[in-house]
Amino acid sequence: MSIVTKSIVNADAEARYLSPGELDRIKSFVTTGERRVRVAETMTSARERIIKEAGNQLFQKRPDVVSPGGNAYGEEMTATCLRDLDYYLRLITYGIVAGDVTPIEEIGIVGVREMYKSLGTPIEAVAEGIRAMKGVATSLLSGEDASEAGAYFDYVIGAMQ
Ligand SMILES: CCC1=C(C)/C(=C/C2=NC(=C\c3[nH]c(/C=C4\NC(=O)[C@H](C)[C@H]4CC)c(C)c3CCC(=O)O)/C(CCC(=O)O)=C2C)NC1=O
Repeated sequence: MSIVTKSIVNADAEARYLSPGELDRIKSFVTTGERRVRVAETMTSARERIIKEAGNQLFQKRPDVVSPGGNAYGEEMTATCLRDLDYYLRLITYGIVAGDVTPIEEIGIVGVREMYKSLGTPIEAVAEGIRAMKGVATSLLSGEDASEAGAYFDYVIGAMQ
């Protein structure tokens, strides 16, 4: 749900007008809208490059995950690992467009520790992959756009600590 929909649902539940605080948050959502959409467009069109370069960086830093016995060892498992990076990049673009981490949290963070634990996937290596994607993605963006995007990557990295 966007901040607009969420505020309306909350206000209407109490049959009241939007509060000054809600209107302030909506104002900031609207005024940053163009930038957020631009960032999501750049990341969407560069997604293949971001995932490929970040994957290479991750496997260089953590060769154990793609070595025999590693969780991403073998062509199929490596592809699944890159697919997970793709999932998180996609969720991050949702968050950027929504101006809110809730979609990322609901789809990709709730239960993530338990999930990777049961898969035998080292979650700190997934976080390393997200950090690498942040580096590649922000290098394609300038100034404020880069810091806007960076915050959503940081949210995912933080949630995996
Ligand atoms: C959109 C929300 C969403 C997420 C996040 C998601 C993740 C996810 N990753 C999985 C597997 C996996 N995930 C990885 C990922 C990795 N292994 C490593 O060592 C690396 C550090 C890392 C890549 C960065 C691997 C290798 C598997 C396969 C594990 C296996 O089958 O044994 C699985 C198990 C089922 C499957 O193989 O598809 C799920 C559900 N699925 C979803 O629907």
